[in-house]
Amino acid sequence: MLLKRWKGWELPERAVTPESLFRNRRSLLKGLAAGPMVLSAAALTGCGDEATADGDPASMIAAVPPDPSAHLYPVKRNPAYADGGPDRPITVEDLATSYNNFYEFGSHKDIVRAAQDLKIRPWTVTLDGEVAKPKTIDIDDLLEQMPLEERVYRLRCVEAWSMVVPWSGFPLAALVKLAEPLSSAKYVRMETFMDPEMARGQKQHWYPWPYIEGLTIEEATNDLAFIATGIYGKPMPRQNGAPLRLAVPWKYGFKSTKSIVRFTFTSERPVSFWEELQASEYGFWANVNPDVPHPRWSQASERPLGGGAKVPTLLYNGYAEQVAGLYKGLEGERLFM
Ligand SMILES: Nc1nc2c(c(=O)[nH]1)N[C@H]1C(S)=C(S)[C@@H](COP(=O)(O)O)O[C@H]1N2
Ligand SMILES: [Mo]
Repeated sequence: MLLKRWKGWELPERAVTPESLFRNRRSLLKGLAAGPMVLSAAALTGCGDEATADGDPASMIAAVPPDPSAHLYPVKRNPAYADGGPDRPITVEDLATSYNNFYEFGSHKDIVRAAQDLKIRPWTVTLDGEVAKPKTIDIDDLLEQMPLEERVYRLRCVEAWSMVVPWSGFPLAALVKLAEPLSSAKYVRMETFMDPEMARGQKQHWYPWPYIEGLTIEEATNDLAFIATGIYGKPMPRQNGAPLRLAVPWKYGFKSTKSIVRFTFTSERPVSFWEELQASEYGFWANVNPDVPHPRWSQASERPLGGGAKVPTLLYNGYAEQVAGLYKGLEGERLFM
């Protein structure tokens, strides 16, 4: 058994009382109105608890229909993003594809089996809002058009675990170009599918489904912003966000939204899923910074998946050179939370 049972973080039940959570939270109040419920602090530990992922992903997905995009992979690795950096080896594939965060399929890390219910075809991607002309594109047509490449990126979850994975996909900038946003559009809002029958986590009505994330257009067109359609030289597994998910490695993992169906270009800053739920802990910018602790734990170091020693967390997760310039003039914003 490769997978290891992690020790919990300092997230005791007493850290967040249900009472304090209920106070200002619209979505929670909606939930309350619909009937009594018990909400544990674990349901609000940001992006998940520290439950272990049990089982071998291959055996859990054996019966699932093959991915029709399989013939496209592997793709050529971009030498500019060839590795995870010094002392940051690529994470073992079985770990990266079995220790997952995907609340649509459960608020713990062991969602591989449940996520096999995700129906990945037909799948369309809508580009709308402040664009020259709204479009809806079939995922396979999109994959044909986009310049696929492989990039090795670090991913730092806000809960202080991390991984290094080879994503396949294309720059988000290529999709923005295809969308032809108007100059009035300042943000891109990304939306995950909504289907509570398929993804039973979406029946948990105290969460503000569907999962939403957003970036500024400058962030979205920075070369690092990537749409991942595969991982480890294969199509994206359902549990990792098939058929397409975001990879923005300088931000905490919750920004890297999965299984996207819509990109909306807008002049208004989108309110993301976690921000809606708990803005004091999960802001819009969410850039990685070891010197800005989460209100309930330190962000100074991280635990690479696979065990071993903790490693120091880096400003912008080590990508400052590419992205720090995006935040000039925004020093008054909560850039790191
Ligand atoms: N739609 C959706 N996207 C999501 C999440 C989620 O619950 N739903 N979890 C996020 C969090 S908190 C993290 S850390 C990463 C985890 O990606 P992985 O399972 O591929 O490691 O996905 C992000 N994208
Ligand atoms: Mo996360």
